[in-house]
Amino acid sequence: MKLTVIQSDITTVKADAIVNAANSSLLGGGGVDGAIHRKGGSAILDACRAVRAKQGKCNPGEAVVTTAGNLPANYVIHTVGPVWNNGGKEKEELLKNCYINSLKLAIENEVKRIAFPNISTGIYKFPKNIAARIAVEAVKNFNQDKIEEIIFVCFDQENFELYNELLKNENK
Ligand code: AR6
Repeated sequence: MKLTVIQSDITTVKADAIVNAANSSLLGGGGVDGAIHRKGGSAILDACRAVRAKQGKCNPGEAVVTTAGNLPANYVIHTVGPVWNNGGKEKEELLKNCYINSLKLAIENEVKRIAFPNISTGIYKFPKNIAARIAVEAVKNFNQDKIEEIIFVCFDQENFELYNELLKNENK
């Protein structure tokens, strides 16, 4: 499994699935969530509403899958990160679960290339260095042979540098 880091807007990434840093309502918001719904079009919100009707809210650490609408991906996997709010082990566990549960859904949907944003590091205020370490550890420890590439899509320079440092010995 290849681990890649790019600095980009995730709505432009061609992958089988892109992950959204959503909130428990699944009905949209700001940050990357806002960008995905804006560019993906109403099909994504319609699908999120259908998920809501079926299962109710999505709790932190959990993930659901929908169409990617007009985006250059097949699916959007919506996961809900924890709000940092002074942190703690429980918050770190929830963030790890976001990555694990997204990867499980990816496998169920035969996804080979999946792109993650830096979940919880924007509006939810997780320290970027802690979040990056958790993200990289979670995907590396996820034992599977179906997914071929995981792309960490960093929006800001600080995250891009953190991920490059953590992954500098990968794929060599
Ligand atoms: N592509 C890739 N990454 C992005 C993009 C983009 N287009 N836009 C922002 N980021 P955030 P959270 C980065 O705030 O912290 C929403 O309102 C951003 O720089 O999007 O998990 C939801 O509805 C940061 O590194 O998500 C929730 O209410 C990362 O994406 C809440 O925000 C995550 O920032 C979730 O907060």
